[in-house]
Amino acid sequence: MTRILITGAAGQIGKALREGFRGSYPLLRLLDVTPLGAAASGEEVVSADIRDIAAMEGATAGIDCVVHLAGQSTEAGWDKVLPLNIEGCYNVFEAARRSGVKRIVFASSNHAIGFHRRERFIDNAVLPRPDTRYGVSKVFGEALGRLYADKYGLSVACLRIGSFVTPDRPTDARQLLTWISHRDMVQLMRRCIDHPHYHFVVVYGVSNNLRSRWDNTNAKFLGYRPQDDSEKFAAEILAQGNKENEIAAQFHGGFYTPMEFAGDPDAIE
Ligand code: 15L
Repeated sequence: MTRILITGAAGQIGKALREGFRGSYPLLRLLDVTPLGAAASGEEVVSADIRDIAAMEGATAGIDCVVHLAGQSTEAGWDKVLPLNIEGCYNVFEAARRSGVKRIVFASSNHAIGFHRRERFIDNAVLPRPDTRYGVSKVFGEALGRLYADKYGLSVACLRIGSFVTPDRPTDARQLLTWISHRDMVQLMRRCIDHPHYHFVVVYGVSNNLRSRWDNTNAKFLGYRPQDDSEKFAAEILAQGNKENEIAAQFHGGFYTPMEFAGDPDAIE
C-alpha cells in the first residue's frame, strides 16, 4: 500500500496521522471540507465532501488504501448522521470499489457496542449494541465493510476507537479504560495499512490500558504493540473525584448511554 487517502484529514485523528505518516508513503492524499493548508512533499490536498459520490470517485482514483475518518464524530440528530455517516460512508466505500482501491480502514467507534455492560470484558466478536444514532451509524459502517470485503474482495479493517484526546492524555475516569494515545493511534493505523493480508477485521482502538475492558487479542496479528497505558494518569484523575453518571458507569459507551435515556437499565442484561 503506497498511495493512501485520508478522509477527514483536518480532524483530530487526521492531523495526528498526517504528522505521524510524514515521509512514510509515496503519496498521502488528504481530503476534507475544512482547509488543510499547503501540501508538504509527498502530500496532495483535496477539498471534497463525502456527500458527493462523484467527488469521492475522483479522490479515490489511483489510491491503494483509504483511511476513512470523515463524518459526524459525535452523537447528533438524524439530519447529520444520515447524510454524513450513512450516505457519506456508503459513498466512500462505493467510490473506492469503483476506483479499484484494495483496502479501507474504517474509523468505527466503541459506541457501536456501547450498551454492553462494562462488567463484561468483551472482545471484537460481541454483537453490536449501539448506544446512540451515532453508534448505529458505526454499526452500519462495519456492516458495509463486511459486505465490501465478502462481495467485492476489498480488504477492510474496522477500528472501534475508544477515546482519542487532544491534548494527548486521558481526562476522566472512563478514559482510563478507553484512552488511545496519539502514537498508539498512528501505530495501529499504520499496521492496518501495511499488513500484507487480511480480509475483514474488527479491532479496538485502545492503548495498553491496565483498566481496559476490551480484549484486543485480535489486533495482535497486525503487529500492534501499544506503547502507552493510561494508568500513569490514574492517581491524578481519580483524585479529582470525577464521578460518572449512574447509567453511564454501567456500560462501555459511558456518557453516550444516558443521552435521551428513557429505558430500564436493569432490562439491559
Ligand atoms: C467517539 O466515538 C467519539 O468520536 C468521541 O467524541 C468520544 O465520545 C469517544 O467516542 C469516547 O467514547 O470517548
